[in-house]
Amino acid sequence: MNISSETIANSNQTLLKNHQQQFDFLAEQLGQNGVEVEAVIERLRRFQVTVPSWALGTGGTRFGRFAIGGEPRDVLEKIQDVGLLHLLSGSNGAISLHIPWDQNNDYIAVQQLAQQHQIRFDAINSNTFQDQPGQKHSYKFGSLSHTQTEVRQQAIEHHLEVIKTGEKLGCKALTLWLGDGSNFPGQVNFQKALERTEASMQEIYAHLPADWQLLVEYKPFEPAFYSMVIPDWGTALMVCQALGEQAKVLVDLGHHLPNANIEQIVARLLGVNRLGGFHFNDAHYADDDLTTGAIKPYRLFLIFCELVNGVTQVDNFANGQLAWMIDASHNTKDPLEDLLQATEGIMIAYAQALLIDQSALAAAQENNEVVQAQEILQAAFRTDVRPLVAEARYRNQASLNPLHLFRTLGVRQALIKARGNVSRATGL
Ligand SMILES: [Mn+2]
Repeated sequence: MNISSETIANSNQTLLKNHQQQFDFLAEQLGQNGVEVEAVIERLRRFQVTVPSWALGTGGTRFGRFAIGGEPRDVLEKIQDVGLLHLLSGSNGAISLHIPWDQNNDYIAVQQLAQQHQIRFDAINSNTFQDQPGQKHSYKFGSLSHTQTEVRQQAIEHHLEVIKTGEKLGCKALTLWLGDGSNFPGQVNFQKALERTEASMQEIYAHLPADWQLLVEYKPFEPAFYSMVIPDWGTALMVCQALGEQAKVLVDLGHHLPNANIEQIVARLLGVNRLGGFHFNDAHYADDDLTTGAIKPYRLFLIFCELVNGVTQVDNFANGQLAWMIDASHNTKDPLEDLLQATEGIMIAYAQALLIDQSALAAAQENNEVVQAQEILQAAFRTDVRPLVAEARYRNQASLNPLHLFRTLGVRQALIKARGNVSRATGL
């Protein structure tokens, strides 16, 4: 489905008066408090959140899946859907592909379509957590950590293929999430499993192009329920340090045990220049993959506080040097609507963090003014910044209200008409 920029402009026209009133009121208030509103909006305009190819279809649980219809059937349709999101939000100018799910025999056509939609290719993802049809060796007992050389070699070669595919598309990073682990005490030798993994990753790292990053993602449990080879940020950091400077840690918000202080992890990794990027989602229990900002918006805000405070090169994440991606899977929402909600949730948290009076906060911290420090954070968090986010979208020629326009135009119905009720390409 194509939406013209004229359609967006016309829709904005009907919303503009109301928006302008809200924005002017907020901008004046913030200006009086010393916030440089124009600078905040410019940062919001530049911030881009990547959409993973697997989030465009309906997610499922191990109990079932309820397809919504009109889901993309191949990588080309996935790019079209991200193009649509980007047109509406102005903040989704990148897609993250997954190999082999997004394999295609004409990457020139894939790249051309992406260019047409002004979409770039963010980190490319490998897959050794499931067996593919015709695969020689099984990953049932691990891949890069497997006890047998030939299985590890097959997994290494897969990663080299993924890098080659990424090079064809202009990717600059490989994300490696390893499902390897064990389900029962005694099943694996912890030390040997990590040693074998590091040795396998050294071989992959040796083939990494000079301007690429290897993003190492950790997860405490699932699919393995007793031990994971890379369960936490400490192990991921150890692995990265063993590999070299192009290896960085990737933080997936759902990949922590309950109540972990993720914002402190972010600060730690920033402190040693090993933060490679983020997978945004939200969780109530564990890796729930719920919509970002739906459960714990304050935590999301606190994470952005560390990013804004800790990254002197803060604009680097707008320029794609850090990988910012939504990683969610949803069983009950329209996946495209969910991605619009997630993008809005991320932009809101970022905007709130940009409102913080950093010098006042630093002074409160230095003087042990505990009450004042909390006041400063919460004053920013409790500001309704939605008019700022909408203004950034408006100036990016995107929609003042993406979700409203998505529904008004009947996008889902049009997609079902074009692709049918039974369509899927997630690979899971
Ligand atoms: Mn992830």
